Amino acid sequence: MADQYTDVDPNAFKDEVLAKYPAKLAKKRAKQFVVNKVEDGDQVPEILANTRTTPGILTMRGCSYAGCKGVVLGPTRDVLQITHGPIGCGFYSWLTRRNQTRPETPESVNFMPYAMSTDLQEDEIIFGGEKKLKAAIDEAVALFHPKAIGIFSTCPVGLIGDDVHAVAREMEEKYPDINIFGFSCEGYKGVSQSAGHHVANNKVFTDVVGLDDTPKKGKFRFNILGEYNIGGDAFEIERVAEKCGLTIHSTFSGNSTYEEFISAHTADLNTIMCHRSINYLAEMMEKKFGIPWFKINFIGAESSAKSLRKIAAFFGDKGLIEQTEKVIEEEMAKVNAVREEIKARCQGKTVALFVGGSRAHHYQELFAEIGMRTVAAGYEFAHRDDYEGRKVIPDIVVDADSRNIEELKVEKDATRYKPRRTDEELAKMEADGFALRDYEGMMKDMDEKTLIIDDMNHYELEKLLEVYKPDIICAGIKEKYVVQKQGIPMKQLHSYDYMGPFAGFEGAINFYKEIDRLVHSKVFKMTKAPWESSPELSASYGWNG
Ligand code: CFM
Repeated sequence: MADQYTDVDPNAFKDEVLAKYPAKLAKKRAKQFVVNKVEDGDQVPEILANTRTTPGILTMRGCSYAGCKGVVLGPTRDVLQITHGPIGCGFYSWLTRRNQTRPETPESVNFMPYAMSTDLQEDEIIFGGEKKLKAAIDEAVALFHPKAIGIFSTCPVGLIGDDVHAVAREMEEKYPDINIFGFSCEGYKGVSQSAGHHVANNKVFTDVVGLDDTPKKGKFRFNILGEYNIGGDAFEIERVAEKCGLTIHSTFSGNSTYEEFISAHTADLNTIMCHRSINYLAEMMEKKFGIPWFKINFIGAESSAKSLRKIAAFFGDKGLIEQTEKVIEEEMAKVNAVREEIKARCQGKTVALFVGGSRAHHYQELFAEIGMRTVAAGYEFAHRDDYEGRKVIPDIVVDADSRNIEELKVEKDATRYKPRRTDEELAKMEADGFALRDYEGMMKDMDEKTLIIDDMNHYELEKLLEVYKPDIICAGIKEKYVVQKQGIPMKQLHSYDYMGPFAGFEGAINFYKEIDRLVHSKVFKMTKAPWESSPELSASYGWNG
């Protein structure tokens, strides 16, 4: 059935795309290419996710090292981070994501402007790189006197068998005042950067969180997990939280410091922005320290308001709740003034989003606020729970790749386990509709007959552009120019191109304006791809056609 935004029959489109593949691949992709249907409020079709990309396919994915060093730890300014590996790994994970930070004073420690690496050469690949790593740590200590050093493993480190953990232990004995820890996040671990998130969560949990029991000042203290300050998002969230009277104890890891990490277990609540990258840490902190967690989302003005209300309701303080309402009213007035005008122009336009493991969901809300509809969305590396909701976790099949990443056994801390709410209180909150420890996933929020595509590749993206002709595509740098050459505007949702923030209320205003500008720009339609004037450059995808 055609709907008001597109005449494309999603099932026919799916068949057309899969028809190009060899039979075995088509069978697999058919499970990762789903036409949405929501039944009984939250029952959605099953999707195949977090499995290996078929060799030869141009995937949008990144590697485990990227997920660990680039994503989870990268935005922390005062943990000195050494990439143990060839120089390219360190260089390409250095600031391309546009994670920002704001040291307290100009003199405060900030390692972000540096890309530190052991710069492995052929010699070390043959004879081992541990000596060079130790020398790098000596040099780093002499130059920077950091409180903490993280060592990040790249593919060759695993292949040649360097033991970064043994080096970390040895160097910690040499420098007892410095916390030195290594990550086994070799790029090939797991099937995507998602594996690196898990490796990072585990190490941060065992070697960092809980080292200092001093709480920050502030009455309503909570942590934000999975917010990485891309384009200044964290600054906007901090502004709004402060206005409400909330204290963000630590953010993992946008605009963060090591001191905030080590005392994060003293906060009373963990909120999760990006479920995919950091849900492990929230679960482990709840088990060990008794800190409850729930999902929030500061992408979208409405979602921001909802998240603030939920946090205020958790603390349950009358003054806080009133102040939060006041802030929301003030901020929404500014947002609505811009939104109405832009919505009138953008209403009915379509978008397709293909981003990592959470933004393809979060940004649909921002688009909806200006009347734009998501016709297709997908993740590069999310798991079934990010699509279908956490209720499917018990049914997720563990395979050789996912077994590769250690699941830590976590016990209650003997002295510091302190439930912030009693079991009865938590049960009552849940009975009152207050979702704890939950994430309902992306598909439930998407319309009937929209497309959900896991680990999309460039061939499928090109087909989608051709058939759906969305008004704008949101993805990453690997997709950007392919899309623009087809005359379609493209917004990078990883790095935000050159902009931001897009979170919170001011972020929403920035985003509306940017999308309005992009979807109404004529320039993209004026570009001619090289093959349009030189047909000999054109090519088609191989296999059976
Ligand atoms: Fe989480 Fe992220 Fe994302 Fe992610 Fe990423 Fe990112 Fe992303 Mo790029 S942590 S899953 S590994 S929200 S770097 S800030 S934009 S793919 S959708």
